[in-house]
Amino acid sequence: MANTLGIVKPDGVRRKLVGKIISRIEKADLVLRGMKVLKLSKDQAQKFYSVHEGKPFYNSLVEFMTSGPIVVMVIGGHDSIRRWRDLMGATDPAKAKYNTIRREYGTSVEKNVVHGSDSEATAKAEVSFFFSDDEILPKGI
Ligand code: DAT
Ligand code: MG
Repeated sequence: MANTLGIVKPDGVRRKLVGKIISRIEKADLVLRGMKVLKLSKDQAQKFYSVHEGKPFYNSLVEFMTSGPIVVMVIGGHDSIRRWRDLMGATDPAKAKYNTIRREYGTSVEKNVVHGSDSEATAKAEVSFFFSDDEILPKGI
């Protein structure tokens, strides 16, 4: 029952998709346990995506992720890591299943609207990248 990290990326905020994305989270019975609006610095974006350092898309990804405000969310609820990834859909919107967020709203592999942690270990690290413990609603409230 671990929490996961969700992000509405700059393209999603720019295109006013935040409400629609939160609505999908609520309809799926996932639970918002923390939320912030912020703009990543280059240093933060490089650190957040350090697992992709050296890949051909890395510099462009960092530039994109710093191009405007993002919304970061702590998402909880039953099986939240897997179920948030399922709601998002595959990385490439063109390959994502119908009715997923990326399929509906993504415009390219890079501009795919949302982020979600991919394992318990990354969820833990990514949530604490943005949130201290006292900024996360405990379970059962
Ligand atoms: P995901 O976001 O589905 O976990 P990932 O961790 O493999 O995907 O990559 C992180 C982000 O990097 C992804 O959301 C968009 C970008 N990206 C990945 N592969 C890419 C590619 N081939 N070309 C351009 N951007 C890419
Ligand atoms: Mg990933």
